[in-house]
Amino acid sequence: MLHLVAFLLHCLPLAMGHYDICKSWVTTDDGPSWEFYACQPKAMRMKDYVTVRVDPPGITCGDPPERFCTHENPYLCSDECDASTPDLAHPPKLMFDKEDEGLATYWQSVTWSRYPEPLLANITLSWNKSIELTDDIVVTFEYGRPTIMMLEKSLDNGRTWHPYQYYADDCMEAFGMPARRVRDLSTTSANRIICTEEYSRWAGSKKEKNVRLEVRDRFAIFAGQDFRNMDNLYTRLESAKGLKDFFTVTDLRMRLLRPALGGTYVQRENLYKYFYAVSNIEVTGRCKCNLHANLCSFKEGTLQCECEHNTTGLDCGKCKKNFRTRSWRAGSYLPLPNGSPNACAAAGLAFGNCECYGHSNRCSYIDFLNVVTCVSCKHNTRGQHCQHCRLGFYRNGSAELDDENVCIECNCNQIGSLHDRCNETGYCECREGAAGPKCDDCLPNYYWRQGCFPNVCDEELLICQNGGTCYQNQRCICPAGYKGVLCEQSKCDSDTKACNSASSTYLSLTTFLISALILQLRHLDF
Ligand SMILES: *[C@@H]1O[C@H](CO)[C@@H](O)[C@H](O)[C@H]1NC(C)=O
Ligand SMILES: *[C@@H]1O[C@H](CO)[C@@H](O)[C@H](O)[C@H]1NC(C)=O
Ligand SMILES: *[C@@H]1O[C@H](CO)[C@@H](O)[C@H](O)[C@H]1NC(C)=O
Ligand SMILES: *[C@@H]1O[C@H](CO)[C@@H](O)[C@H](O)[C@H]1NC(C)=O
Ligand SMILES: *[C@@H]1O[C@H](CO)[C@@H](O)[C@H](O)[C@H]1NC(C)=O
Ligand SMILES: [Ca+2]
Repeated sequence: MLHLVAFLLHCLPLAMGHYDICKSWVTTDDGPSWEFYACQPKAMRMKDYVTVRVDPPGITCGDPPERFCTHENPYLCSDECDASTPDLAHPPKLMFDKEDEGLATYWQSVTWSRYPEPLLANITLSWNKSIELTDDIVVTFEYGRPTIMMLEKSLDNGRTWHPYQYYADDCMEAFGMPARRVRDLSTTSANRIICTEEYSRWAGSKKEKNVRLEVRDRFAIFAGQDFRNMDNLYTRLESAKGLKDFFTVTDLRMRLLRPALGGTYVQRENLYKYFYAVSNIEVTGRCKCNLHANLCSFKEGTLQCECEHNTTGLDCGKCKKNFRTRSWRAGSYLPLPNGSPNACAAAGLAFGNCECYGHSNRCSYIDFLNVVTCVSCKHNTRGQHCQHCRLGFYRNGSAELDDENVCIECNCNQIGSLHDRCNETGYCECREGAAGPKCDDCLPNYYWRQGCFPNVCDEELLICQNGGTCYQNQRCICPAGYKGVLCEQSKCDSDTKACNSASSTYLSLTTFLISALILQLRHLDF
């Protein structure tokens, strides 16, 4: 083993410097040991690993069979597309196959028979893995390139989409954007989204079949036309905000918006010559492994980085278990030529024996206690090893101790609860009458009004008397003449002294008048 490694070392030109080795066995004054470097996988033909989807349904020609013409020979419409006949079918997979020399195989759309309704098609490519483009995307169109199209990309497996490049024979008319060329971009605008007119003009359908997203030209802004200054490119990719992400995708989408016209106008009498036909989509790139892997393999239908430096995850985006003394970091292209591995470290390697579960980058030695403790624990953790949750947070039972989501806020209702703390399942301690995990509810027979209060009245036990109605369990609304919490008292009960003087005067006066009236009436009757 050892001499094999030594042999490899001997043969690997160290000057290669393009980050293709992750580690090597070196001899130092302290004896032989591993030395680690930033590393990345080789670029590959990404079309071999892609899944494709073409929209809308029914946009692929041949179902039902259809005749079409070419711009060269618009009145001889002898070509046929028929999905049920292999020789005449044009399914999406033909955009990614290996072609025999000279024989183009291609996906083809239906013709523009519904003109003037636009002929729209989306071709969506998905990798289910972040990849970094290393060369131009080249889309080859048979029978002419679209006069309007755009390229979109996603960085999150198709959840959100962003424009990548616009293509039109007239950028202003189609997109309201001035036409630009990548060659005219500068170091500060290298990741600008542009509209280009270079790939949409009619040039005869046999010539100039390609539409490009120019990755090389953008790299050349930093590395020079001959790519001699790769160091400068890597330095810039590292330091310029958003530059690396510009070349990173998980998905691409071509939105075909108007086919080749073969002239200035659409000829309504011959719509069978307008359609899209794509024979190849070349995407060259490497798996994004955050400079922690030099191999990327296709397993179970998905590209996966073979992570080194004790990292793990699809993109080597986190530290392996038991290697989380420091927070995870991507490897770095700098310093040149070998970069920094920024490897994950096991407990015990860094600073005494202080594990911080990835919630802190720093440990500090407290002299008089003779302990090493983590400093400024993040993610709402606390403790010597950032192993506890801060007050007002509780431990997420389904998360590992080194998960960023390990501490969840208690979120106790401020009025309903006694304090901000909660128990291990997130339950807060409630004031009297309050209920629910967060104390934002009331127990039965309590009502909520900035806190829980016992019901004054209800429909069961505390029923308002004498026709009173219960208002939101808070009080009885009594009819005239009754009072008391449950309207149980008549306002002028002769047995009580509750009648106040005003109303008793009034009442006696009324009684007097009525008696007088009755007396008078009797008088009249008899
Ligand atoms: C193509 O995709 C875009 C979103 O990227 C969507 O708005 C549009 O409706 C799609 N067009 C077709 C024809 O499916
Ligand atoms: C995407 O990759 C993940 C992780 O390897 C895998 O679990 C998932 O099934 C893949 N999804 C598809 C649609 O292939
Ligand atoms: C990763 O961990 C192993 C022990 O499992 C160790 O031998 C190796 O040196 C570590 N690699 C790095 C880059 O720290
Ligand atoms: C608990 O942790 C798991 C695993 O990380 C996470 O998916 C989940 O969202 C977390 N729960 C909450 C409530 O944050
Ligand atoms: C938290 O409190 C709730 C309500 O009092 C209780 O049901 C639960 O068992 C408690 N959980 C723990 C871990 O003590
Ligand atoms: Ca093909």
